[in-house]
Amino acid sequence: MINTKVIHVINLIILLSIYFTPLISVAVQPCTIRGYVYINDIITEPDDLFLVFPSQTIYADLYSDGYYIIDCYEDIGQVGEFYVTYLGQILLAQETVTILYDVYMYQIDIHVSSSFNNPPNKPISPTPANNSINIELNPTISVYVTDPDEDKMIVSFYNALNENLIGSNIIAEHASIASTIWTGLEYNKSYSWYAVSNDSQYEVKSDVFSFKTKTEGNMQPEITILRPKPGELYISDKFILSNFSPIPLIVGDITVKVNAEDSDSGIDRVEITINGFLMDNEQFVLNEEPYEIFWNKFGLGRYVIKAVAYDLEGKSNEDSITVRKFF
Ligand SMILES: [Ca+2]
Ligand SMILES: [Ca+2]
Repeated sequence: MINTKVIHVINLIILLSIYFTPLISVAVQPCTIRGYVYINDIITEPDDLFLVFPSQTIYADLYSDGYYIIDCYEDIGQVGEFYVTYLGQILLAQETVTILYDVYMYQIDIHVSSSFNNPPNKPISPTPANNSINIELNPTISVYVTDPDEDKMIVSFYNALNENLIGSNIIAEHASIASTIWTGLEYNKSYSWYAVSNDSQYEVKSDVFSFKTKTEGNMQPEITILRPKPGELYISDKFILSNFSPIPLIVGDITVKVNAEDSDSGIDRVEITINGFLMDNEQFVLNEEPYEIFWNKFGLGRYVIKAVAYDLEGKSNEDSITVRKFF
C-alpha cells in the first residue's frame, strides 16, 4: 500500500513538474543579432550565414552590402556559433554569441577566413579598344575585371612604354568596369597601357593595349596677294607709285604675286582667277612656288583678282583685290 502511495506521489510530482515546466523555464530571451560579414577582412555577402545553438539552427537574412540580421528566441545562457557558407565552403566564425538576460540586441560583426583564394582573372575588354585610332586627348581608359572568388579588387593602370602609373587604387567589384582618365597625352601619337588587378593576395596583369590619339585640328592656309597692292600704279610690269588711287591702276602687262603658307598640312595648290566685266574668267592653277602669274592679256576697265590656297587636307582660304587695267 505504502509503495502504491509513494508511486502516486511520484506520479503527481512528475505530472506537476511537466505541467509547470514552461513556467519554470521562462528564461527564454527574444533577441536580434546583426552586423557585417567579413570574409578575409573584406565585407562580403556570403552564400549563407547561420547560427547554431545546441537546440536549434537559425538562418540569417542577408543583404547585398554584407549586412546580416538574425532574429532568435533562445534560452538565457546559451552559446551560439556562427557559420558562413561561401563558394562551397562552410567556415566557422571567430565570434560566438551568449544569450544574456534582458539583452534584446547584439551587434556582432562576423569574421571568417577562407584559405581558398584564386587569383583574379586577367582584365579584359579595354576601352579604347585595342589598336583604335582618332582617340581624343585625356581619354578614359577602362577594363572589365572579374575574380573567380568574386573578390573585390584594387585595379591600377600603367603606361606600358615607361611603366609609369596612370591611375591606382581603383576599387572594383567582381564583374565590373574599372576606369581612370589618362591626362597629358599629345595629338597624333601612339600610346600603350595595361591594367593590374589585385584581390589583396594575388595580382594579375592584363595584355598591353594600344591606341593612337587624333590629329590636331587642321588649320586653313594663309594667303595674301602681294602684287598688285591697293593704291599702286604699274606700267609695263614696273611698279611706279604707291598711293596713286584707292583701286590700283595697271597699264600693260603685270606679274601677279601671291604668298601662301600652311604650317600644319602644307599647301596643295594656289588658284588665281581673274574676272573682268567683258571677259571670261581666266584661271591659273599653281602647284608649287613661286605662286605668281604673268597677266599679259589686253585689258580695259575693272577686274577682280582672286587667289585661293588649298592645303593638303582640303581646307582653303582666299584673298582678292579689285584693279583697273588698260592695255
Ligand atoms: Ca580571388
Ligand atoms: Ca592646314
